[in-house]
Order: sequence, then C-alpha cells, then structure tokens
Amino acid sequence: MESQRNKEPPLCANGCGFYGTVQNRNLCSKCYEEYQQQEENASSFLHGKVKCSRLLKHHQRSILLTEVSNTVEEDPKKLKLYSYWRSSCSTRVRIALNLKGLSFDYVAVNMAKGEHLTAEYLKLNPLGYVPVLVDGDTVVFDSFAILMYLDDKYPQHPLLPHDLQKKAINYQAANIVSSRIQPLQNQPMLNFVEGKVGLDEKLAWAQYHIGKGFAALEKLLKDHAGRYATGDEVFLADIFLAAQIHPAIKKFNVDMTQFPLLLRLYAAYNEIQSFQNAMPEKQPDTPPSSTS
Ligand SMILES: N[C@@H](CCC(=O)N[C@@H](CS)C(=O)NCC(=O)O)C(=O)O
Repeated sequence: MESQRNKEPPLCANGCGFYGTVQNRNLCSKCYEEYQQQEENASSFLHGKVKCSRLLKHHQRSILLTEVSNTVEEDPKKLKLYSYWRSSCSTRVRIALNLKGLSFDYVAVNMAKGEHLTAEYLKLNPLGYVPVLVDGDTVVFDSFAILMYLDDKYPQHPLLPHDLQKKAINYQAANIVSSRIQPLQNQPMLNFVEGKVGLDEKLAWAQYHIGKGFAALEKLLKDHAGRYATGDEVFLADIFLAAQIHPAIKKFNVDMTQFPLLLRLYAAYNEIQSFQNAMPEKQPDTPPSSTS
C-alpha cells in the first residue's frame, strides 16, 4: 500500500487526513458520504465543526484506505484482497499473504452496509461472500482455494508439509473449521437461527457448533502438535485455527479451558507478527471503537 503514496490526490478538506476528490469536492469518499448525510448543515461540516469519525483513527494508523487506490494509478500486477476486518475467512488469507511476504492492496468490503451484495461485487463472487483475491486476470473467491492458489504460485513459506500424514492432518483441521464450524456461526446462519428460534438461542447455537468442532480438533491434533498444530512449523491448519479461535474467544465467548491444546496454540500464534497483523483489530477498515 506504500506505493499508493507515490501520486497523492489532494487531502480531504474535512481534515480527516485521507485523500480524495469526490464529485469535484475536495473530500475523500467517506467524508463525502457523511457530508451527504448531513446536507442540511453542510457548511458547518466543511468548516470543521462536524468532524469525520475516522479522524482519530487515521492519526493512529499510517495505512491508507483503499479509496486512495481509486484516485491514483493502480498497479495491475499487485494482488488485491477484498476483505472485511471481522471476517475470519478474510483473516485466513491475510495471514497467508503475510507469511509469504506478499504485499497486496486491501479492498475493504463493508458487509455491515451490504457492499458484498452489490451487483458489482457479485460479479467477483456470485455467492456474495468475502474474501476474494484478484491476481491479474485470476479471481479466486474461497479462502481455501485462495490459499491453495497462493501456495502454488508463490511457493515461499509453504503452507503444506511434505510429510503425507501431516499434510492430511492439515487438510482435515482446515476442513473442520471451514465446513463444520465457520458456516454454522456465520452471520446469515445466526440471523436465520434468531428468526426461527429466537435471539437467546443464537449464541448457544454458535457456541455449540464451535465447541463440537474444537473438541474434534483437540483429538485430531493431540498426537501431532508441537509448538504449532502439526509440529514446530506453521502450516495451513494453524492459519484456519488462529482465524477461528479468535472470534470464538472475542465474539462468541467460548469457554476455552475445555480446549487446552487450542488455547496453547492460540498463544503461540499471538507471538507471530504475520498472525498479529492479520487479526481483525488491525485492519484498515476496523472501526475505531471495535473490540472485535
Ligand atoms: N467458504 C468460503 C466462506 C466465505 C464466508 O462465509 N465468508 C463470510 C465472512 S467470514 C461472509 O462473507 N459472510 C456473509 C455475510 O456475513 O453476510 C470461504 O472460505 O471463503
């Protein structure tokens, strides 16, 4: 994202520190959006009396949001990740990109605003999910497929071990997370449960399915784990585990004392920079007040 700074559009007149010109106004796209919402007192907005909520956040971070890439020349060869800060599937891909040392443009898809369901986005992923990876002409829209693609094309820091048994365990662990846990605690599923059964059941539902998967993972990994899931190197299983244990703790309040191995692995992941930087709290689109 550093390359975006090469040719900067003008700074937003609202003083939020972002760049951009929208509709011939010296406003970045987010401030323009807020400006439109506050059209009746637009003049006080422009004179700094109404401050963009992102002002503080911008000063805390040096990362530019992807809106900048709309106004500067894009590098067509640079990887592009369509991502949402809180999405565990996006976290998986962010970890892999970091481990492989690949720089990428972060394209924030605001799922809270339904940006994953726009006609334009559905052209990239007809399921309307994040993440999507764009690598030149190649568009890949499932985190498992994205990781396999990245591993084939960018072999540095391999995501799978050579040992066939370890490899099979990595596949199994990743699949438990991606098919038996994440889809059952994903927001559309929780909304469905809430609608059919009730609000109180939603959390219990998520905890039940996460717990069931975690119990299986504890058994699967108990004779194979080292510092990480399948030994002393980080592989595919670790990526899926880290991305799933994080919301289990922070969002779903799962009692992790039942899963001592997973808890130990999670502590180990928290010491790796590539994992830390991929976590929901650290993304360009993380809301300032988020506890994730
Ligand atoms: N198998 C897909 C699942 C993608 C998925 O479920 N993404 C979630 C976020 S982690 C999503 O976009 N959910 C849509 C929603 O919450 O409305 C993958 O691994 O990429």
